[in-house]
Amino acid sequence: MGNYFQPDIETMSREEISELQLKNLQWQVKRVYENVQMYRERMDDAGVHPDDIKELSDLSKLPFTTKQDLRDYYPFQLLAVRKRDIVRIHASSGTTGKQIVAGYTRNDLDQWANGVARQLVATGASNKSRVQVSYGYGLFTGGLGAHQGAEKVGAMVIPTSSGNTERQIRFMCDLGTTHLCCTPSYAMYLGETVKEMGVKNQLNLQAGIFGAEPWTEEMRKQIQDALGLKAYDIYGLTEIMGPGVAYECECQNGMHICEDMIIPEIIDPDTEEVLPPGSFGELVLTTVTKEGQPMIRYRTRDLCRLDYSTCSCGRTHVRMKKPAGRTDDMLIIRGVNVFPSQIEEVLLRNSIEVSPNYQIVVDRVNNTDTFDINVELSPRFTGDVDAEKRKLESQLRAQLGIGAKVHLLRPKSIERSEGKAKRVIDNRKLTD
Ligand code: DLL
Repeated sequence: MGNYFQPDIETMSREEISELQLKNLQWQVKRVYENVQMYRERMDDAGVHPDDIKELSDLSKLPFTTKQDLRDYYPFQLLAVRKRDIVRIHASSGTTGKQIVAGYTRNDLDQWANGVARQLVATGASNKSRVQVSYGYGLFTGGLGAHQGAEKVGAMVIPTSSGNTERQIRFMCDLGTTHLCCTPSYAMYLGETVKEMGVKNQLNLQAGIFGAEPWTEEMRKQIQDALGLKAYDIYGLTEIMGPGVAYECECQNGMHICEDMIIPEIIDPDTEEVLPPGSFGELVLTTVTKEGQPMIRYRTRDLCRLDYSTCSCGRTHVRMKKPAGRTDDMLIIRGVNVFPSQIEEVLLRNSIEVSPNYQIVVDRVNNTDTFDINVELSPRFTGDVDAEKRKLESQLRAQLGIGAKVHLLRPKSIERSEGKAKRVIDNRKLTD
């Protein structure tokens, strides 16, 4: 049994969770029907009325919401409250560059902080901790989201935001930071810089709270090693809340979704059918307590599976497995489906020879897709570059089912990321 921030909520029985979710869902559906034109029209079209929500499974009668809806009804048309009740706006640009915004009421901010605080306490944080927030502050939800959660726990918050890497590390040493919040790619960069500065023995880090982008178990090991901490995964998205939608406990066997606030479903992304518990598919989330901009059956595009088995930490909220990619970050190269995470897996398997800093470049020449992977050699590499390149190309072909050209670059030649790493450059989009 670990530490809980809200034990009465985090350890509720499944019956209690379902009862609470149904009550909140009925409340939410009624208010979006009354206050948001889009939901009312969609529900009318689908022939479903708030009174039809009699049990939890009735959720599947409701229409889905997508990112496109947030663009179409930008900026305020999906609010279920008056604009004057909104006290904060966050935004995300997504891959296509078009803005979407999320409005929060005071209560929404408080609940969001609870979600992040649950995560922090699950990693051992308390009012004695020193939490350095190196997620970017601003419209991105990472910085302020982690900040509020850490304040809720009563920790000493160090709001460095991202960037200015050497200064970050000096603060970490001088102030005795115990908990570090940032993206996993920035954590890798910080680890590299700590090594260059030769200050690993001055760090006092216990735990890292890393999320906002996909990362692998191999990356977890490398970060833990470089920074001397235990690395935890945290999942979230602007549309739903920000960080703290789901979080790892000490068992690190999936991320507990805050089920008192959010109802998850897994659907087949093609047929849109709800899949039975344990199936792999697209995660769909409904916010049942959020006041400002509620999301009903929001299609996250993230692919994962839900685990309803008991977790030995004592928390009862369902766990989502690490997202294995997004339906929209899947590349189709010469007709074959390729996820960047598959490439990363191969590179990390060879972490003695190459570093996990890579970039995928896809283009189209004479109507044929070209597929190149730029990857940095590890500073320790002393072998034969050509042989290494051939080995990686053959492992990638076995993993992906198609060939890619590998280019081995000198250490430090790929730009480091202070936020979310940009791994894919798809030049085909420019000409399509
Ligand atoms: O990334 C919120 C966040 C901030 C989460 C800080 C965790 C920590 P967006 O910028 O809207 O929000 O991006 C959301 O990022 O749909 C996933 O595809 C991806 N993502 C977020 N967390 C994880 C994770 C924030 N732990 C999108 N693993 C989501 C894999 C993640 N992907």
